[in-house]
Amino acid sequence: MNENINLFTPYQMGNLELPNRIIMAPLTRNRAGEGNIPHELNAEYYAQRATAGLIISEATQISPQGQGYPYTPGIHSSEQIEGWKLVTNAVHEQGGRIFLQLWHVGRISHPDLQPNGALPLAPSAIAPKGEASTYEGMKPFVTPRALETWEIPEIVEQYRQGAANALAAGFDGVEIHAANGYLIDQFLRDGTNQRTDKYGGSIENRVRLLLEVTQAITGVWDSKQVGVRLSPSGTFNDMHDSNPVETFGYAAQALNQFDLAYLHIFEATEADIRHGGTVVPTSILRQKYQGTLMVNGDYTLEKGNAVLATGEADLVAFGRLFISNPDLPRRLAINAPLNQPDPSTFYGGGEKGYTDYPTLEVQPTY
Ligand code: 8OZ
Repeated sequence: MNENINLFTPYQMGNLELPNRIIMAPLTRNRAGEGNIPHELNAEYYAQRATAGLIISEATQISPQGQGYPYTPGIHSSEQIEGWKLVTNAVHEQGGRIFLQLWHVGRISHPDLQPNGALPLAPSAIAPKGEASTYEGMKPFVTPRALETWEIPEIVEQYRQGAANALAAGFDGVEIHAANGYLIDQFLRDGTNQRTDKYGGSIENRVRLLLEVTQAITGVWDSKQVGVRLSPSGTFNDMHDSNPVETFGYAAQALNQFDLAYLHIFEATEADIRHGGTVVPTSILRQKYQGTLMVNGDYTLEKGNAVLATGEADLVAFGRLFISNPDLPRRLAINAPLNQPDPSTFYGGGEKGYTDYPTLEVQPTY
Protein backbone atom coordinates (compact mmCIF):
# COMPACT_ATOMS: atom_id res chain seq x y z
CA MET A 1 0.00 0.00 0.00
CA ASN A 2 1.03 3.53 -0.77
CA GLU A 3 -1.75 5.51 0.83
CA ASN A 4 -0.02 8.83 0.24
CA ILE A 5 0.01 8.43 -3.52
CA ASN A 6 -2.93 9.57 -5.61
CA LEU A 7 -3.69 11.00 -9.05
CA PHE A 8 -2.27 14.37 -7.98
CA THR A 9 1.11 13.11 -6.81
CA PRO A 10 3.82 14.29 -9.28
CA TYR A 11 5.85 11.64 -11.08
CA GLN A 12 9.41 11.82 -12.39
CA MET A 13 9.75 10.09 -15.77
CA GLY A 14 13.38 10.28 -16.86
CA ASN A 15 14.04 14.00 -17.15
CA LEU A 16 10.32 14.81 -17.50
CA GLU A 17 8.47 15.98 -14.45
CA LEU A 18 4.81 15.00 -14.65
CA PRO A 19 2.80 17.35 -12.41
CA ASN A 20 0.11 14.69 -11.91
CA ARG A 21 -0.55 11.05 -12.83
CA ILE A 22 -3.60 11.76 -14.99
CA ILE A 23 -2.48 10.72 -18.45
CA MET A 24 -4.37 11.45 -21.67
CA ALA A 25 -4.75 8.08 -23.43
CA PRO A 26 -4.09 7.76 -27.17
CA LEU A 27 -7.38 8.48 -28.97
CA THR A 28 -8.07 8.02 -32.68
CA ARG A 29 -10.13 11.04 -33.84
CA ASN A 30 -9.79 10.93 -37.68
CA ARG A 31 -9.37 14.67 -38.12
CA ALA A 32 -5.98 15.04 -39.85
CA GLY A 33 -5.79 17.36 -42.84
CA GLU A 34 -5.06 16.47 -46.46
CA GLY A 35 -2.00 14.23 -46.82
CA ASN A 36 -2.73 12.95 -43.29
CA ILE A 37 -1.00 16.09 -42.04
CA PRO A 38 -1.85 17.52 -38.58
CA HIS A 39 -3.18 21.09 -38.72
CA GLU A 40 -4.21 24.01 -36.47
CA LEU A 41 -7.43 22.38 -35.27
CA ASN A 42 -5.46 19.37 -33.98
CA ALA A 43 -2.99 21.73 -32.25
CA GLU A 44 -5.88 23.52 -30.53
CA TYR A 45 -7.39 20.20 -29.36
CA TYR A 46 -4.15 18.95 -27.82
CA ALA A 47 -3.23 22.35 -26.31
CA GLN A 48 -6.63 22.44 -24.57
CA ARG A 49 -5.61 19.23 -22.78
CA ALA A 50 -2.07 20.32 -21.75
CA THR A 51 -2.79 20.03 -18.01
CA ALA A 52 -2.61 16.22 -18.34
CA GLY A 53 0.42 14.76 -16.58
CA LEU A 54 1.33 13.52 -20.06
CA ILE A 55 -0.54 13.49 -23.38
CA ILE A 56 -0.15 10.42 -25.59
CA SER A 57 -1.07 11.34 -29.15
CA GLU A 58 -3.57 9.48 -31.26
CA ALA A 59 -2.18 6.47 -33.12
CA THR A 60 -0.01 7.76 -35.99
CA GLN A 61 1.06 5.63 -38.96
CA ILE A 62 4.79 5.22 -39.55
CA SER A 63 4.34 4.51 -43.27
CA PRO A 64 1.63 4.65 -45.95
CA GLN A 65 1.19 0.86 -45.53
CA GLY A 66 0.63 1.41 -41.82
CA GLN A 67 -2.68 3.25 -42.34
CA GLY A 68 -5.99 1.53 -41.68
CA TYR A 69 -8.58 4.29 -41.30
CA PRO A 70 -9.45 7.54 -43.06
CA TYR A 71 -7.96 10.83 -41.90
CA THR A 72 -5.48 9.40 -39.38
CA PRO A 73 -2.21 11.36 -39.15
CA GLY A 74 1.15 10.06 -40.30
CA ILE A 75 4.76 10.64 -39.23
CA HIS A 76 6.51 9.57 -42.44
CA SER A 77 6.58 12.74 -44.60
CA SER A 78 8.32 16.08 -44.01
CA GLU A 79 4.94 17.84 -44.27
CA GLN A 80 3.61 15.64 -41.46
CA ILE A 81 6.63 16.48 -39.30
CA GLU A 82 5.91 20.18 -39.90
CA GLY A 83 2.24 19.66 -39.06
CA TRP A 84 3.11 17.90 -35.80
CA LYS A 85 5.34 20.86 -34.85
CA LEU A 86 2.16 22.95 -34.64
CA VAL A 87 0.87 20.44 -32.08
CA THR A 88 4.04 20.06 -29.98
CA ASN A 89 4.62 23.84 -29.91
CA ALA A 90 1.03 24.51 -28.86
CA VAL A 91 1.18 21.90 -26.08
CA HIS A 92 4.56 23.16 -24.83
CA GLU A 93 3.34 26.79 -24.86
CA GLN A 94 0.60 25.69 -22.48
CA GLY A 95 3.19 23.97 -20.23
CA GLY A 96 2.31 20.40 -21.28
CA ARG A 97 4.17 17.27 -22.35
CA ILE A 98 3.30 15.00 -25.31
CA PHE A 99 4.46 11.61 -26.63
CA LEU A 100 3.69 10.41 -30.17
CA GLN A 101 2.13 6.97 -30.57
CA LEU A 102 3.83 5.00 -33.38
CA TRP A 103 1.39 2.79 -35.32
CA HIS A 104 1.31 0.19 -38.07
CA VAL A 105 -2.13 -1.39 -38.50
CA GLY A 106 -0.96 -4.56 -40.29
CA ARG A 107 -4.03 -6.46 -41.49
CA ILE A 108 -6.55 -3.91 -40.11
CA SER A 109 -6.63 -2.03 -43.40
CA HIS A 110 -8.02 -2.35 -46.91
CA PRO A 111 -6.58 -2.10 -50.47
CA ASP A 112 -8.50 1.20 -50.79
CA LEU A 113 -6.16 2.70 -48.16
CA GLN A 114 -2.96 1.02 -49.39
CA PRO A 115 -0.44 2.38 -51.93
CA ASN A 116 -1.32 1.02 -55.41
CA GLY A 117 -4.33 -0.81 -53.97
CA ALA A 118 -2.05 -3.52 -52.55
CA LEU A 119 -3.12 -6.05 -49.95
CA PRO A 120 -2.56 -5.06 -46.30
CA LEU A 121 0.48 -6.68 -44.64
CA ALA A 122 0.39 -9.11 -41.72
CA PRO A 123 2.40 -11.89 -40.05
CA SER A 124 0.16 -14.50 -41.68
CA ALA A 125 -2.49 -14.53 -44.42
CA ILE A 126 -5.48 -14.63 -42.05
CA ALA A 127 -8.35 -12.22 -42.58
CA PRO A 128 -9.92 -10.59 -39.54
CA LYS A 129 -13.66 -10.99 -39.11
CA GLY A 130 -15.50 -7.76 -39.71
CA GLU A 131 -15.17 -4.69 -41.86
CA ALA A 132 -12.52 -2.10 -42.65
CA SER A 133 -13.14 1.67 -42.51
CA THR A 134 -12.50 3.21 -45.93
CA TYR A 135 -13.15 6.64 -47.48
CA GLU A 136 -16.24 5.03 -49.06
CA GLY A 137 -17.57 3.54 -45.84
CA MET A 138 -17.25 0.08 -44.35
CA LYS A 139 -16.01 -2.80 -46.58
CA PRO A 140 -15.33 -6.43 -45.65
CA PHE A 141 -11.74 -7.11 -44.56
CA VAL A 142 -9.61 -8.89 -47.17
CA THR A 143 -7.06 -11.63 -46.55
CA PRO A 144 -3.74 -9.82 -45.96
CA ARG A 145 -0.38 -10.74 -47.50
CA ALA A 146 2.06 -12.46 -45.12
CA LEU A 147 5.32 -10.53 -44.82
CA GLU A 148 8.41 -12.28 -46.16
CA THR A 149 11.12 -12.74 -43.52
CA TRP A 150 13.45 -10.37 -45.39
CA GLU A 151 10.79 -7.61 -45.30
CA ILE A 152 10.61 -7.50 -41.50
CA PRO A 153 13.84 -5.47 -41.02
CA GLU A 154 12.25 -2.89 -43.34
CA ILE A 155 9.26 -2.65 -41.01
CA VAL A 156 11.60 -2.22 -38.02
CA GLU A 157 13.36 0.53 -39.97
CA GLN A 158 10.02 2.28 -40.57
CA TYR A 159 9.45 2.33 -36.80
CA ARG A 160 12.96 3.70 -36.22
CA GLN A 161 12.45 6.41 -38.85
CA GLY A 162 9.04 7.29 -37.41
CA ALA A 163 10.65 7.67 -33.98
CA ALA A 164 13.39 9.87 -35.45
CA ASN A 165 10.72 11.97 -37.18
CA ALA A 166 8.87 12.34 -33.87
CA LEU A 167 12.09 13.66 -32.32
CA ALA A 168 12.41 16.17 -35.17
CA ALA A 169 8.76 17.21 -34.65
CA GLY A 170 9.46 18.23 -31.04
CA PHE A 171 7.75 15.44 -29.10
CA ASP A 172 8.85 14.56 -25.54
CA GLY A 173 8.90 10.84 -26.29
CA VAL A 174 7.17 8.06 -28.19
CA GLU A 175 4.85 5.18 -27.36
CA ILE A 176 5.06 1.96 -29.37
CA HIS A 177 1.52 0.81 -30.17
CA ALA A 178 1.73 -2.95 -29.60
CA ALA A 179 -1.95 -3.30 -28.61
CA ASN A 180 -5.49 -3.62 -29.95
CA GLY A 181 -4.91 -6.03 -32.80
CA TYR A 182 -2.52 -3.95 -34.93
CA LEU A 183 0.72 -5.18 -36.50
CA ILE A 184 2.91 -5.83 -33.44
CA ASP A 185 -0.01 -7.38 -31.54
CA GLN A 186 -0.70 -9.58 -34.61
CA PHE A 187 2.85 -10.92 -34.24
CA LEU A 188 2.50 -11.42 -30.47
CA ARG A 189 -0.57 -13.66 -30.54
CA ASP A 190 -0.87 -17.11 -32.09
CA GLY A 191 -4.41 -16.46 -33.39
CA THR A 192 -2.85 -14.15 -36.01
CA ASN A 193 0.74 -15.38 -36.13
CA GLN A 194 1.22 -18.81 -37.71
CA ARG A 195 4.67 -18.13 -39.10
CA THR A 196 7.31 -20.82 -39.20
CA ASP A 197 10.35 -18.49 -39.31
CA LYS A 198 12.09 -16.82 -36.35
CA TYR A 199 9.11 -14.42 -35.93
CA GLY A 200 6.54 -17.17 -35.28
CA GLY A 201 5.88 -20.32 -33.30
CA SER A 202 7.39 -20.05 -29.82
CA ILE A 203 6.52 -17.12 -27.55
CA GLU A 204 10.14 -15.92 -27.82
CA ASN A 205 9.75 -15.79 -31.59
CA ARG A 206 6.38 -14.00 -31.51
CA VAL A 207 7.75 -11.34 -29.15
CA ARG A 208 10.82 -10.83 -31.38
CA LEU A 209 9.33 -8.05 -33.53
CA LEU A 210 8.30 -6.02 -30.46
CA LEU A 211 11.80 -6.33 -29.02
CA GLU A 212 13.51 -5.47 -32.31
CA VAL A 213 11.31 -2.39 -32.71
CA THR A 214 11.97 -1.33 -29.09
CA GLN A 215 15.71 -1.87 -29.59
CA ALA A 216 15.72 0.25 -32.76
CA ILE A 217 13.73 3.08 -31.17
CA THR A 218 15.85 3.18 -28.01
CA GLY A 219 18.77 3.81 -30.38
CA VAL A 220 17.05 7.08 -31.39
CA TRP A 221 15.49 8.13 -28.08
CA ASP A 222 16.66 7.86 -24.48
CA SER A 223 14.88 4.70 -23.28
CA LYS A 224 13.23 6.76 -20.50
CA GLN A 225 11.32 8.57 -23.25
CA VAL A 226 9.92 5.40 -24.85
CA GLY A 227 6.75 3.63 -23.70
CA VAL A 228 5.08 0.43 -24.89
CA ARG A 229 1.33 -0.24 -24.98
CA LEU A 230 -0.07 -3.78 -24.72
CA SER A 231 -3.65 -5.12 -24.52
CA PRO A 232 -3.23 -8.63 -23.08
CA SER A 233 -6.98 -9.21 -22.66
CA GLY A 234 -8.09 -7.49 -25.86
CA THR A 235 -10.46 -9.12 -28.33
CA PHE A 236 -10.92 -6.00 -30.50
CA ASN A 237 -9.98 -6.57 -34.16
CA ASP A 238 -10.71 -10.30 -33.87
CA MET A 239 -7.75 -11.07 -31.63
CA HIS A 240 -7.11 -14.18 -29.58
CA ASP A 241 -4.20 -16.13 -28.16
CA SER A 242 -4.06 -19.67 -26.79
CA ASN A 243 -2.26 -18.57 -23.60
CA PRO A 244 -2.28 -14.80 -23.10
CA VAL A 245 -1.04 -15.01 -19.49
CA GLU A 246 2.15 -16.67 -20.70
CA THR A 247 2.51 -14.62 -23.89
CA PHE A 248 2.10 -11.24 -22.23
CA GLY A 249 3.89 -12.27 -19.04
CA TYR A 250 6.91 -13.12 -21.18
CA ALA A 251 6.62 -9.88 -23.18
CA ALA A 252 6.40 -7.77 -19.99
CA GLN A 253 9.41 -9.52 -18.50
CA ALA A 254 11.44 -9.18 -21.71
CA LEU A 255 10.79 -5.41 -21.77
CA ASN A 256 12.63 -5.03 -18.44
CA GLN A 257 15.92 -5.02 -20.36
CA PHE A 258 15.20 -1.57 -21.88
CA ASP A 259 14.59 0.66 -18.79
CA LEU A 260 11.62 2.28 -20.52
CA ALA A 261 9.47 5.30 -19.59
CA TYR A 262 6.57 2.95 -18.91
CA LEU A 263 4.59 -0.12 -19.86
CA HIS A 264 0.99 0.86 -20.67
CA ILE A 265 -1.72 -1.76 -20.19
CA PHE A 266 -5.09 -1.42 -21.88
CA GLU A 267 -7.12 -3.59 -19.51
CA ALA A 268 -10.07 -5.87 -20.30
CA THR A 269 -13.21 -4.05 -21.43
CA GLU A 270 -16.78 -5.23 -20.89
CA ALA A 271 -16.81 -6.31 -24.55
CA ASP A 272 -13.66 -8.44 -24.00
CA ILE A 273 -15.33 -10.17 -21.08
CA ARG A 274 -18.53 -10.67 -23.13
CA HIS A 275 -16.45 -12.21 -25.95
CA GLY A 276 -15.22 -14.78 -23.44
CA GLY A 277 -11.50 -14.06 -23.82
CA THR A 278 -9.03 -14.78 -21.03
CA VAL A 279 -8.65 -11.79 -18.75
CA VAL A 280 -4.98 -11.26 -17.88
CA PRO A 281 -4.87 -9.68 -14.41
CA THR A 282 -2.74 -6.55 -14.30
CA SER A 283 -1.31 -7.82 -10.99
CA ILE A 284 0.49 -10.60 -12.92
CA LEU A 285 2.13 -8.05 -15.22
CA ARG A 286 3.01 -5.88 -12.22
CA GLN A 287 5.00 -8.83 -10.87
CA LYS A 288 6.76 -9.47 -14.18
CA TYR A 289 7.53 -5.88 -15.08
CA GLN A 290 9.90 -3.91 -12.85
CA GLY A 291 9.42 -0.41 -14.27
CA THR A 292 6.65 2.18 -14.38
CA LEU A 293 3.21 0.73 -15.07
CA MET A 294 0.37 2.75 -16.61
CA VAL A 295 -3.18 1.41 -16.68
CA ASN A 296 -6.13 2.43 -18.85
CA GLY A 297 -9.76 1.34 -19.01
CA ASP A 298 -12.83 3.04 -17.56
CA TYR A 299 -11.04 4.61 -14.59
CA THR A 300 -12.83 7.17 -12.44
CA LEU A 301 -11.44 9.49 -9.76
CA GLU A 302 -12.08 6.85 -7.09
CA LYS A 303 -10.78 3.87 -9.07
CA GLY A 304 -7.74 5.82 -10.25
CA ASN A 305 -6.77 6.87 -6.74
CA ALA A 306 -7.35 3.32 -5.49
CA VAL A 307 -5.12 1.64 -8.11
CA LEU A 308 -2.29 4.04 -7.22
CA ALA A 309 -2.76 3.68 -3.46
CA THR A 310 -2.67 -0.12 -3.63
CA GLY A 311 0.53 0.09 -5.67
CA GLU A 312 -0.94 -1.89 -8.57
CA ALA A 313 0.01 0.91 -11.00
CA ASP A 314 2.00 4.15 -11.11
CA LEU A 315 0.05 6.15 -13.71
CA VAL A 316 -3.58 6.12 -14.93
CA ALA A 317 -4.64 6.99 -18.48
CA PHE A 318 -8.09 8.41 -19.21
CA GLY A 319 -9.57 8.28 -22.72
CA ARG A 320 -13.21 9.21 -23.16
CA LEU A 321 -13.21 11.53 -20.14
CA PHE A 322 -10.38 13.52 -21.76
CA ILE A 323 -12.39 13.80 -24.98
CA SER A 324 -15.20 15.58 -23.16
CA ASN A 325 -13.24 17.33 -20.38
CA PRO A 326 -10.23 19.29 -21.66
CA ASP A 327 -9.59 20.40 -18.06
CA LEU A 328 -9.97 16.88 -16.60
CA PRO A 329 -7.21 17.18 -13.94
CA ARG A 330 -8.77 20.35 -12.51
CA ARG A 331 -12.24 18.81 -12.49
CA LEU A 332 -10.99 15.68 -10.75
CA ALA A 333 -9.02 17.77 -8.24
CA ILE A 334 -12.15 19.57 -7.05
CA ASN A 335 -14.54 16.68 -7.76
CA ALA A 336 -16.46 18.88 -10.20
CA PRO A 337 -19.16 17.50 -12.51
CA LEU A 338 -17.84 15.96 -15.75
CA ASN A 339 -19.10 16.60 -19.29
CA GLN A 340 -20.36 13.38 -20.88
CA PRO A 341 -18.66 12.41 -24.16
CA ASP A 342 -20.74 12.21 -27.36
CA PRO A 343 -19.80 8.99 -29.25
CA SER A 344 -21.32 10.30 -32.51
CA THR A 345 -18.43 12.81 -32.79
CA PHE A 346 -15.57 10.51 -31.72
CA TYR A 347 -14.36 9.65 -35.23
CA GLY A 348 -14.13 12.24 -38.00
CA GLY A 349 -15.68 15.67 -38.47
CA GLY A 350 -14.45 19.07 -37.32
CA GLU A 351 -14.66 21.19 -34.19
CA LYS A 352 -17.94 19.73 -32.98
CA GLY A 353 -17.23 17.18 -30.26
CA TYR A 354 -13.49 17.92 -30.62
CA THR A 355 -12.51 21.40 -29.49
CA ASP A 356 -15.89 22.66 -28.25
CA TYR A 357 -16.26 20.84 -24.91
CA PRO A 358 -16.40 23.54 -22.23
CA THR A 359 -13.90 23.99 -19.42
CA LEU A 360 -15.13 24.92 -15.95
CA GLU A 361 -15.87 28.59 -15.47
CA VAL A 362 -13.04 30.29 -13.63
CA GLN A 363 -14.43 31.36 -10.28
CA PRO A 364 -13.83 34.99 -9.43
CA THR A 365 -11.52 35.29 -6.43
CA TYR A 366 -13.21 38.35 -4.83
C1 8OZ B 1 -10.77 3.19 -32.41
C2 8OZ B 1 -10.97 3.41 -33.75
C3 8OZ B 1 -9.89 3.33 -34.60
C4 8OZ B 1 -8.64 3.04 -34.13
C5 8OZ B 1 -6.90 1.56 -31.14
C6 8OZ B 1 -6.02 3.06 -32.78
O1 8OZ B 1 -7.84 0.88 -30.73
C7 8OZ B 1 -7.09 2.50 -32.26
C8 8OZ B 1 -8.44 2.80 -32.77
C9 8OZ B 1 -9.52 2.89 -31.92
O2 8OZ B 1 -5.78 1.47 -30.64
